[in-house]
Amino acid sequence: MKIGLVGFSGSGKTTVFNALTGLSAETGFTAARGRTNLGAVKVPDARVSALADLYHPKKTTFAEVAFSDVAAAAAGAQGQSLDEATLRAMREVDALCQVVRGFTGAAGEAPEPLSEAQNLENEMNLADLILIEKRLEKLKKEKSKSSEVELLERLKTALETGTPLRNLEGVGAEEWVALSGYRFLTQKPLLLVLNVDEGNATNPAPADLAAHAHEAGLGLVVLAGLVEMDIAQMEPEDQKEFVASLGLTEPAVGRFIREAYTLLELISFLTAGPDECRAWPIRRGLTAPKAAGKIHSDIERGFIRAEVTHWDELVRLGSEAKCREAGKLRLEGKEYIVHDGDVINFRFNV
Ligand SMILES: Nc1nc2c(ncn2[C@@H]2O[C@H](COP(=O)(O)OP(=O)(O)OP(=O)(O)O)[C@@H](O)[C@H]2O)c(=O)[nH]1
Ligand SMILES: [Mg+2]
Repeated sequence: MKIGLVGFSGSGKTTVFNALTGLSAETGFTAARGRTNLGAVKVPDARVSALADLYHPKKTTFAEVAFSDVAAAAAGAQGQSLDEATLRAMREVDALCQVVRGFTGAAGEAPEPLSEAQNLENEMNLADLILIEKRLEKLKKEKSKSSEVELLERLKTALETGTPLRNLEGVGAEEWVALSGYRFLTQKPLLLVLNVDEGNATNPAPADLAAHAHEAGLGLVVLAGLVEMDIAQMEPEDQKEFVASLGLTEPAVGRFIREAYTLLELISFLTAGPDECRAWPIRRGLTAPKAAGKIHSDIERGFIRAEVTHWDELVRLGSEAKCREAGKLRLEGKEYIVHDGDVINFRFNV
C-alpha cells in the first residue's frame, strides 16, 4: 500500500513523514523544494511474530506501507494550489493523507485546521472537475455517445455540488472499473493528520474537525509530529518509557497504520511454514482465489482449495497436524471469503 502525504506548505508533512518512517529528511523552510521523500515501514503484526516463533522460518515478512512526501500545496488563489507535478504524484498513490497544521505557525499564525482541511479538499475536487471537463470536451468533439459521457456527466454534477467522488452513490462497481484510469483524487481514501504540539498530543481533535471527518467519511489521527520524530529515532526500550511519560500508549505510527487499514478496509491473511511466515494485506471481502492471486496469479488460476486455520488456533495447538486432529483445519472452496488472521495453505494446479 502506498500513501501520499499532502498538505499546505509548513503543515509538517516532512516532519510527519520522518515520524512515521523513522527517516531524517530535511524539514523547515530551507528544505530543498520539490524534492520527493520516499520511505516505507513494516506493519507491526504480533500474529506474524507468533507464527515465526512457531516455525523459525528462513524468512519473516511483514506487510509494508510505503510513504511519499511529495505534495506541497501553496496557499494561493483557488485552483492554483496544486501544480502538475504534485497532481501526478497524488494520482499515483492508493490513499492520501493530508497533514493539517494544529500548532502555532512560525510567524505566530493561529492554527485553523478545519478550514485548512476543507481548502485542500476543495482543491482536489477542482482538480478532478477540470480533468473531467477536459475529457468531456474531447469526447463531445468526437461526437462520442459512449456511456462514458453519461457517466462523466454524473461525476461532474457531484463535484460541482461539492461531493467528493468517494461519497458518490449510485455508481456501480463495473462503472468504477471503467473509470479507474482517471485515478481521481477525490475517489481515493483520505486520512487527515492533525499535527499538534507536544502539549496537545493526548487531546482529542477539535470538535468541528472531528465532525467534518465523520460526516465526510475521512480518517482522523492526532499526532505530535516533532516529538514523534524523536520517538521514531529511539531504541525500543527508551521509546516505551518516553512514550509513557507523554501520556501515550504507543508511538503514533501504530495508530496511524491501524486507522489507514480501517479506512482502506484492509485485512491480512497469513502464510506460515519453515521457509517463510508472512502477512498479506488484502481488501476485506475477497474470495480465496482472489486472495491467492496476491501471492501469484498462477495460484489464482489453478486454485483447487484452501486449507485454512486461524492463527491463534495454530499457535495454541502448535502445528498444522494438531489443528487437523482437533478439527481446526478447514478445507474451503473458491467461494470462501477470507477472514483477518486466517492462515492459508493454497492447493493449486500448475
Ligand atoms: N511547533 C511545532 N512546529 C512544528 C511541528 N511540526 C513541524 N513543525 C515545524 O514546522 C516547520 C515546517 O515543517 P515541515 O515538516 O518542513 O513542513 P512541510 O509541510 O514538509 O513543509 P514544505 O515541505 O515546505 O511543504 C519546521 O520548522 C518544523 O520544525 C509541530 O508539531 N509543532
Ligand atoms: Mg516538506
